Amino acid sequence: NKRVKNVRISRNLIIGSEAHTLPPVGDPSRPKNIPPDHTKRWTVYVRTPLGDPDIRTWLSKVQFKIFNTYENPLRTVEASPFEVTETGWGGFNIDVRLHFNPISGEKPQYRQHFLQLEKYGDEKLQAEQERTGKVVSEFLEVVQFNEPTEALYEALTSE
Ligand code: SLL
Repeated sequence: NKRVKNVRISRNLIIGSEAHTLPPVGDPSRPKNIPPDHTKRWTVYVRTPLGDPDIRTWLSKVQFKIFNTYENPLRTVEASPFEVTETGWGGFNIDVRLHFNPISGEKPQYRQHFLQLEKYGDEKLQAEQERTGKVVSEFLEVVQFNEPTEALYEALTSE
C-alpha cells in the first residue's frame, strides 16, 4: 500500500436530516402500522453536495447508530443513497461512522448528527417549516486524505 507523498485530497460531505410531520392519529391519510405516539417521519443521510465527484469512489459504507429503543439500532448502509428512514417523536444524537473504500487503507471516521425534528431558526424560517411540514438540518463536513494510497489517488484523480 504505497502512499503518495506530499499530497492531500479533500472531499466534501453533507450530513443531514429531514423530518416531516405525520398526519395525526385518526386521519385517513396517516400510514398504517405506525405507533400512535410517533409524530414525524425522518431521514438521516450522508451525501456529497450537488455536482461533486461520485461519493462511491471513496465512501464504501455508512453506519448510523440511532436511538437504542429502535429495532436494530445500528443501521448499516453499503450503497448510496447512504440514508436511514424511520418514524418517531423525539430528536436525539446519531453516531455516524464513515467507512472508506478499502483501497484507501483509511480507518473509519466518526461524526455526530443531531436529529432535529422541531422547528428552529428565525420567524421566517419557522413559518416556512410550518407551511411545508418539513424541517431540514444539514452540516458540511470535510474528509481529508493525507498521503493517499496510490490506488486511492488513482481513483480520485481519474474521475
Ligand atoms: C432522549 N431525546 O434523549 C430523548 C429521546 C427518543 C425518541 C428521544 C421513538 C423510538 C422508538 C422515538 O422517537 N424516540 O420508537 O423506538 O431521552
